Amino acid sequence: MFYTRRTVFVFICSIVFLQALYYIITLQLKKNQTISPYDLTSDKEKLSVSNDTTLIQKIEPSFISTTSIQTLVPSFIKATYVLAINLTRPDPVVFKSYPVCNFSISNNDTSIYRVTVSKTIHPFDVIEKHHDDIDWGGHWFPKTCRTEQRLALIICYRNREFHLKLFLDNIHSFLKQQQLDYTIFVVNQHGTDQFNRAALFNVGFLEAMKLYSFDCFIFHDVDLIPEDLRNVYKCGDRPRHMSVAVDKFNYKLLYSTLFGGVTAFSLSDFVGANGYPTVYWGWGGEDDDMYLRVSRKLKKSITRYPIEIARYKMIRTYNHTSGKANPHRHDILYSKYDYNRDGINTTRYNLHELVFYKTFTMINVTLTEERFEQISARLNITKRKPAKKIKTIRRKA
Ligand code: BGN
Repeated sequence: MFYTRRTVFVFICSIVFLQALYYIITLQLKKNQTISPYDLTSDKEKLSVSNDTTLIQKIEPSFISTTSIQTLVPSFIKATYVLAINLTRPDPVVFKSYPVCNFSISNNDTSIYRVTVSKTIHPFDVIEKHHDDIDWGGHWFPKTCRTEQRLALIICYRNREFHLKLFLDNIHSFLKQQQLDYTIFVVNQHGTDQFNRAALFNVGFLEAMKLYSFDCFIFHDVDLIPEDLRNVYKCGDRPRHMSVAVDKFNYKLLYSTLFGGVTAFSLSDFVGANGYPTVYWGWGGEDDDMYLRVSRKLKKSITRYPIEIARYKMIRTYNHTSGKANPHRHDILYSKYDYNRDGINTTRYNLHELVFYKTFTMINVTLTEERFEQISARLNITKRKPAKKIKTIRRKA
């Protein structure tokens, strides 16, 4: 009897001991994983030439549940990630000797440019296998020719994993065929505040520029997939509206000043417009505001590729509903406020973590919603008077 009791006691003790050991080990791992990416990547020069991969810490997704980023990183099952990268770039000396990459669009046979959009949602490990030549963080560049631009493709995001998977699987093949040096950034808005598409684009711009001095920025909705390779993801000397013809709208431009969906800006144009506005919480208006910034502040007109080229498929399924329409969007848009008072220079956000997944870099942020009263005081907006009622003379019966 005594012997059995002692065995049970020893057994319980060893379980407690093993549990304590496990706890200490996971705590240690947690410490190692929360290294800020900025510790390792703030030096741009180092980023541009180094091939050193020793700093990369590959973390298996199974560890997610034991780390402090548990509440911040969405559980992308089977997606591999690291918390720090060295952006791999070609050797600058060798690079200069390469011919310029020249994605040719001269062929008259248009059918060869049509892309077959893949509609199968694969798990992340399969998407990663499809694109195993990509560098951490969703960065790729041609290995045998020299690119003139470095593109940051910035996606605003909240809780649309199926869309993201379809987007990534398709867009990587598309951009590689266009022989571009690109990195994909997904700016993920946490919290319960209204979605702010435009502010997320500014965040993507600011964070991307901390990692590398990109010179071309394409701001992209996650549910739009380009269908034609001639729709080249490069920046020109004017901002470009890329998503001209979307299948959902029968491949027709909804209105002549439409500037939503996908837009392309050179660095100087984006800075010149003071970026996107930050004051549109919820659906609508922010893209129209950007259109006005381009014409009023930048003093340029936008450009577009021909309608038969700038074609997109919109992913519409998987239970996505648009956010609530912003009731103040007309008041802000038509107020002619000073664009210097709001934009990249006033973009406030709480940066939680940058996570370098294999096929994209995720920027996890929360934004704090500004009340309309505060916005109107800050931007000196006076509420528009309601349209005058037209007096109707009633005839006597
Ligand atoms: C417009 C929205 C855009 C949106 C397009 C396409 C507004 C502002 C009203 C003055 N604009 O109506 O934001 O991209 O529809 O859906 O709501």
